[in-house]
Amino acid sequence: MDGRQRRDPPAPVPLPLPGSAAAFPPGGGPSRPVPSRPLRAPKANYYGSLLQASTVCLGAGPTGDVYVPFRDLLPMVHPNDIVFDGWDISSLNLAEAMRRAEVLDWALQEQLWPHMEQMKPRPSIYIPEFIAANQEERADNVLRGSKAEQVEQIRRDIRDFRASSGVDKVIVLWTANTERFCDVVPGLNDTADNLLRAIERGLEVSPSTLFAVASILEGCAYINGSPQNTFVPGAVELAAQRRVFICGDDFKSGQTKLKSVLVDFLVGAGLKTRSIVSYNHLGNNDGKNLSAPQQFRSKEISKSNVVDDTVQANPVLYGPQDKPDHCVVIKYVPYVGDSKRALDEYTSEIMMGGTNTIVIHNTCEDSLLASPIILDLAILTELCQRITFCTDSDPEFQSFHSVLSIVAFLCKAPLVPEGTPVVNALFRQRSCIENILRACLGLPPQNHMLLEHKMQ
Ligand code: NAI
Ligand code: DG6
Repeated sequence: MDGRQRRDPPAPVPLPLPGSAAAFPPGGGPSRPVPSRPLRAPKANYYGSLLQASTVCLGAGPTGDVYVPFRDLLPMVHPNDIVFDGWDISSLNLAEAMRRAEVLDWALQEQLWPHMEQMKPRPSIYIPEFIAANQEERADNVLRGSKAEQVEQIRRDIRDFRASSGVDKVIVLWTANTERFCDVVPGLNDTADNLLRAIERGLEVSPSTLFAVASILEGCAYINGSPQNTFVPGAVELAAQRRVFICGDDFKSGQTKLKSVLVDFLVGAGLKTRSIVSYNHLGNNDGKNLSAPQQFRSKEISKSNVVDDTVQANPVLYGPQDKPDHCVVIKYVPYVGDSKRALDEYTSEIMMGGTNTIVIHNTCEDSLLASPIILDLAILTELCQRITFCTDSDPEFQSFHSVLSIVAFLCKAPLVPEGTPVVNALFRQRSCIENILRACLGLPPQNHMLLEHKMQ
């Protein structure tokens, strides 16, 4: 990221009329119907970004509540100023990758093409057994050599990018395919030394963990946007030793975000939720990779734990071993492409033997929900690198713990420092960020009492 002048988003241009030749890529129309969208020129925006598109109430002024954009609370990097680089096991340049992904309307792709065409991913670490076998056909841009040599290459890439781009800071974020979980094995990956030794010896270490090690050794914060256990204990220890932030896991974008609101609402309202059934079908490459059992299992784990803390917090409704039945299903349906459909059923017990069933059908472009979350994660992590704080019990100023849990709002399975509570409820997670940022301004935490409006 650098401190260059903000660039304005590209000016909107009118979309071609449907059916006109320009609406479709050369060589024929899209392989499936693109979702119908309003026929008007959209303006570039950052909808879905907590920092760019939501507001915070500073308090009550003479004319009522005063709201400011989250991004204006403290000096933060603007997303337009981020310089991107990256790796992919697929060699397509970003324009070709954009066409293959079939997420953006063709008219928008045409505008973006010249900007994306020049960007080519660097060769990456590919260990076939960690992702689905169906990904092999796209793996034509891979590093060779031992694991240790490949980590060295990633470190060189980071240094090269830092030098050639002139950015102030580098943050590395994993948004590659979901990997299978790795076993945590004493002597292999349980300590930082053992993990580094395992890499030297070429033992089992996942690509995402190799990237984490390379980033940490380069002093770069590392964010895991996928569900697998990239942060084996040895990686967590290495980050602590080097005082580098790590955070994750798995972007919380749609169904899980809603679940972390709904279950909080249901259980918080005193309704005993007994079953949660979540179906998903999608047809993008993420869905294709998740159609393999081990990769699905990683996602199933991260999608399933999201209600645990809310349930445990209510012993009036739930006994110690008691929790709702929770079933997560993901199916690959190529035709729907990136337009993911999530169908949820929540069944709760209500008073006098009654039952309350809520059914939700959620359709959206999966990638367009995830993209602003990626930006928020990077920007919030960078901001946290500039914050130090102290408490009454420990008056010496210090940085956040290297396991950066403040970003939990953006993650399905928040990584927290060992022994500290995991919070999944969305609005508690939001309050955490908001109140820490308020504290940086010397403002008290938002407590929503509004006592000033409750007096005679
Ligand atoms: P995708 O399959 O479209 O993109 C993943 C990219 O990673 C592909 O281009 C693939 O070639 C590349 N890749 C695979 N292994 C690699 C490696 N070792 N090094 C470098 N590149 C590698 O998937 P998508 O939809 O972009 O999702 C990415 C990750 O984010 C997945 O783990 C997904 O589960 C997770 N995620 C996505 C969300 C969303 O899109 N709404 C939400 C939550 C999580
Ligand atoms: C199937 O759910 C595919 C997944 O990769 C999701 O699209 C992604 O993890 C988003 O999940 P959620 O639960 O936040 O909508």
